[in-house]
Amino acid sequence: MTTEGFRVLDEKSLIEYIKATPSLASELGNEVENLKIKEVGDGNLNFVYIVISPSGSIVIKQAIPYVRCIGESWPLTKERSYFEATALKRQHGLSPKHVPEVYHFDRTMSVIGMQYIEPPHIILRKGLVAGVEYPLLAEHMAEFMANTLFYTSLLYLTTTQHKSAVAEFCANVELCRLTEQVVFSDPYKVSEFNRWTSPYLDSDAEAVRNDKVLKLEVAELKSKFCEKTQALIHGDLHTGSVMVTHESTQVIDPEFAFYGPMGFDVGAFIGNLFLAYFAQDGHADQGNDRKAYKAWIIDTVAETWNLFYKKFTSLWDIHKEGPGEAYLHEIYNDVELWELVKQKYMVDLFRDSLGFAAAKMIRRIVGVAHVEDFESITDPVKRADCERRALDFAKNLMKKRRTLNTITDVISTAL
Ligand code: ADP
Ligand code: SR1
Ligand code: MG
Ligand code: MG
Repeated sequence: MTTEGFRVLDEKSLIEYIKATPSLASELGNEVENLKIKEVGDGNLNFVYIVISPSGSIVIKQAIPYVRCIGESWPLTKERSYFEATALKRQHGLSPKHVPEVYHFDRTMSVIGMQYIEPPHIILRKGLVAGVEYPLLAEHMAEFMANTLFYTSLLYLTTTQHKSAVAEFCANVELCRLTEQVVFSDPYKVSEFNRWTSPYLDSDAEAVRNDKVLKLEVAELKSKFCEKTQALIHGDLHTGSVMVTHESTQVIDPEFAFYGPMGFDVGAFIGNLFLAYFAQDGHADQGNDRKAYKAWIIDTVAETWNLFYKKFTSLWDIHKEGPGEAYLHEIYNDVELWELVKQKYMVDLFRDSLGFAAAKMIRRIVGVAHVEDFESITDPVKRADCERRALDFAKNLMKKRRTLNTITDVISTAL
């Protein structure tokens, strides 16, 4: 396929591409004759190659002009690559320990060359399916989210800086539209793309489509997603966008990045931890009932929120006399008022996060794109049982989120 200088790479043509691209060749120690190349893309949208030479390694990610997991019948701009590269660079700058470095970006070819996150890193979702504990996960994710969200918000930026960044990312409109469709619309109507564990969940899916209260709530969340330009969000922060070892946490794949509500990222991560939690009974066997692992996931949910709260509000305290124009120091320079301001902001963010967590859970059970947590449960009756419990939890969470004050309140509704 060729359009205006764009061609889809394969393992063979990628070698020529690398040879002709000094910034990539140099990361490979200029040893480009005997490269080991493997396509490892397991996501829904793009092609990803690991490239290894005797003296270096890189990852090449190419966006193609359609949704990979559906095919050419679902076109999608390859310009998403520009937003991914731009967001990766920004997020690496703000959270260098948790985001890979970008070595190269080619807008015409929609190609990003980046740091290879080497084994034993694996995709977090796979670790959660396998029942592996990651003791630093909550700390690292809280740090990534606090840094990337705080420093791109009006709590830190001037309105001039913020508006210009908002304007740049407004152009990622097609990826936002995809989310609007598959997260906030399709699960609540009849859509050719929706699927679920049928026939077991047929009436559950129908109940979602007929639930008026739920539809009112999801409308509010959709409008927040479209209208609230709070910070540069990752936009697809599920457990398949995080690579982990016991010591390291790396966030990849921010192609959906734009200025949106912070709660969409916090909620995506927490909601996907809850999906992993509800899937555990489907992975239990005689050797491991997964009870201890479920408790670890729940602790990780609590720790993620609590540490995020602590880190985010402490950044805010540090920079309270800084350039951020949302809360001018001359107006809020009063101990009591300052605490009230932070408390209100964080309660709103908490409830947004819960709403988005719920929406992200529901779409993974009755929408187009499902998750390995459930898909790897081969017995459909068991899988449907796990999915139904997750769905009921998420529906309740979306409806009751305004009455929940602490993460402990949320967790008690899951147990
Ligand atoms: P998509 O946008 O299609 O979801 P991802 O960016 O999530 O693509 O990448 C797909 C897979 O490629 C990931 O699940 C991971 O296994 C692998 N991958 C992506 N980026 C890297 C990287 N920098 N280092 C190592 N593996 C990576
Ligand atoms: C067709 S929906 C594909 C999904 O995969 C991406 O990773 C996003 O989560 C998107 O919603
Ligand atoms: Mg991905
Ligand atoms: Mg992606």
